[in-house]
Amino acid sequence: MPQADIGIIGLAVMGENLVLNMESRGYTVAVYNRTPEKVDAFIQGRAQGKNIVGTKDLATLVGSLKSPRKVMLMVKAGTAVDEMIEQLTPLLQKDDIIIDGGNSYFTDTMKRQTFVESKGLRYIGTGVSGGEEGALKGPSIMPGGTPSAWPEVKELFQAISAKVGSNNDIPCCEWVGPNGAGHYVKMIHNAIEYADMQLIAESYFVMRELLGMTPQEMADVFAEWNKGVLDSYLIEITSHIFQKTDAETGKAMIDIILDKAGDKGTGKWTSQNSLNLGVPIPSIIEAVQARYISAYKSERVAASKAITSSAQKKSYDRKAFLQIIHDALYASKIMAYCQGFALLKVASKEYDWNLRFGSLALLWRGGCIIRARFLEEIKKAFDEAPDLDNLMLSPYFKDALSSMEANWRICIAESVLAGIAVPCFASAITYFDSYRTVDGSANMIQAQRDYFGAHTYERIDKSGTFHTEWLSS
Ligand code: 2AM
Repeated sequence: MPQADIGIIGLAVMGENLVLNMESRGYTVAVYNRTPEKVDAFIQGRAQGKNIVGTKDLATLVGSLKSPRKVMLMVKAGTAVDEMIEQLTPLLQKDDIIIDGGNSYFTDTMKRQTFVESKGLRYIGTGVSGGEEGALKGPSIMPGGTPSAWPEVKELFQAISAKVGSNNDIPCCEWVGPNGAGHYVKMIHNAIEYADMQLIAESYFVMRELLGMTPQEMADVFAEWNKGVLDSYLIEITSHIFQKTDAETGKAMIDIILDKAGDKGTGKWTSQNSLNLGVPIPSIIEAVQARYISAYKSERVAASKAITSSAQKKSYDRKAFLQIIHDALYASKIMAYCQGFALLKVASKEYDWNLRFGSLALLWRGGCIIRARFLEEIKKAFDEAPDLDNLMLSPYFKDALSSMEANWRICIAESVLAGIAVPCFASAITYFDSYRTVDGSANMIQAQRDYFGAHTYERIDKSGTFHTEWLSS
């Protein structure tokens, strides 16, 4: 049996595609799957004639690997990962490496690393983004874990990752940090993706409802937008989506799909974590909430009949209003990144990860779902000011926001007046306005808290904590 460079466990689509990607770069890969028929199907199918070794039990898998052994799990997130780790650890030897390439929650990765290291082994929890196609052709890879494990996998991981740059030679894969850092950064990637998707959905919604545009007209707008500052994978696929016709009905596919969104939890995890850390990420949370309210389809239908709204649609100059939507989308998208990076900053400190924020943005330039032109600007912003509190303070984004601001406000105001729900847009501008407000309204909150609960407050004119007897004259 040939000595394989790495073993992959889990032959669902992501696992299979990653194996084929590795093999195509010259690596020999051993594979295992809980259901052995899938190993046979793979070896006799897509893996035929390739340097891929099928195994039916874990001991054979482990026995086929070069030392230090590298075993990568591409199994369902959750207990499946723990079960595989339990079964693998007795079979592995000192310094061997277990890699979890699934979407695990970062605190699970932290616990697993501690357990695996207690057995004398090494652990990597890595984000792999780019969906099925990315896994096959080159994903964005965000590894974290036992630091000494990185040099052992660096060459392979960088070889299979997406590449960017003018010579197409900069890998979208770098070491992120210790323990759960890789999976955390992948979680933030997904959270930004939630906001990015919701903002695009809201842009489409405004075009449809306020401007009465057809799918083909919107396809053209998104194709045009993809040539400018909004250039990104999600804008590109949105343009493609509008062009697709349903074979059965001949209607535009987008008009056939029910407006009920699902989710797999990474947006929720980020929201929960931000609440735990006390970091505001309203647009990301709003993007998650928008999916939740979308799922209330029957209640929404009933409410639309029960509630009469006074909101009225006006008529707009289409060309001018499209620019207004464009600017609102761009400015709001910047807010999603501001929030994602503000959370990364606090998490880095809280979990002692020493994250390099600019480099993280570069990992997302290729392969992954949020890949976009403007990520370079995030890198530059952190290069210029590594301790930047918020991206909106960097010169590039400050200028961008100031040139978009007027249209941003008009888009949201007109949508609200017309009764078009734009939760992510609205939360983005509210974040912008809240963040730049000197004298806010929280003095009232403090007064109320002190009134009913003697929670005390601070004063603007002297230091210390104070309490007022509110009912005494
Ligand atoms: P299966 O083909 O035997 O179901 C995605 O679901 C992948 O995770 C599949 O390869 C699946 O294997 C694997 N998987 C799911 N639960 C598992 C478990 N408890 N142990 C091992 N592999 C599991």
